[in-house]
Amino acid sequence: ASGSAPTLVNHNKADYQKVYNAIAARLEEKDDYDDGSYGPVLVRLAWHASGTYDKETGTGGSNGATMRFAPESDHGANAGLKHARDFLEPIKQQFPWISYSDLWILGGVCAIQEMLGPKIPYRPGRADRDMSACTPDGRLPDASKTQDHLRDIFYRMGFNDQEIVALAGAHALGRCHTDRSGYDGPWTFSPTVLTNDYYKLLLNEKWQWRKWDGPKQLEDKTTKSLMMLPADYALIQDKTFKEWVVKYANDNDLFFRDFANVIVKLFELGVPFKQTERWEFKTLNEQE
Ligand code: DDH
Repeated sequence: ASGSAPTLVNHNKADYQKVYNAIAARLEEKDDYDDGSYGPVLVRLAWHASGTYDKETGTGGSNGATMRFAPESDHGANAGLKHARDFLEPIKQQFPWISYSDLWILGGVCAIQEMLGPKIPYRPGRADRDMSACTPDGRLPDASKTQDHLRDIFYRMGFNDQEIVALAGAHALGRCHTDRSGYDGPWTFSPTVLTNDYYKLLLNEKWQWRKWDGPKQLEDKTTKSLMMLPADYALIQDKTFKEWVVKYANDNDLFFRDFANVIVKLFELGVPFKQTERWEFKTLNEQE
């Protein structure tokens, strides 16, 4: 064999659980970021890595981790995701055998589970690609737009209306940053715990346009401390979307089931897996 060929080692579930544990431990350790967790921004990295997929051309998706490179790293939608990539870099150094593409998705899986969300089954098989695989700008949703735009963007990935609404529940997590998207504030009162609160608040609060210098966004009338994007508000303006908002607001178990299914689908878009089996990782709590 030629001397420079890398040694091929098959890594098993236990190896990936070790990577999961290292990410989870780092999430606990680095609790001085934002609302006390890197979890939300890790979820957003996994989503923006995956959400570039185009079913017609088979381009984009989480296979490649092309957001490491300009121009994709500089796309407006990806502002701030460097925090998530940098957070995961020491994990990549500790486990050099995992691809960035598999690591970023495992980061999203770990963050969702550690933030008390449902189990997200996972399988490896993503290979890193170079900058020639970067996707064009404009494939991720524009927060200032509404239902027609949402359907254009998510149908392109292969999702239906129910799945669009289930995915949006991720906005229970995290916040908007004026220095990233220009928008400001969290969607819920517990932005580091995954619940169906996004749907409950969207339905039950009174929302009004915020008077400020920034982009058009809504604030809750009661506390003025929560926000909704025009793209979020569209989910209760559209009759079909709203039916699913009501279902998820009334049933957290249904939300968790549908969210887990649709996130697995999102995270696997465009990946040529060899492995059919998916693994469920234990949370840190479950291993105590
Ligand atoms: Fe989102 N999202 N997202 N989002 N998103 C933002 C933050 C977070 C839209 C716009 C924004 C999904 C769908 C949409 C998360 C997960 C997901 C921000 C603020 C904007 C703007 C960024 C910043 O300033 O830091 C729009 C528009 C859509 C849509 O139209 C559907 C989906 C599908 C997900 C997912 O994960 C499945 C998360 C988590 C955050 C919080 C990030 C953070 O740093 O906190």
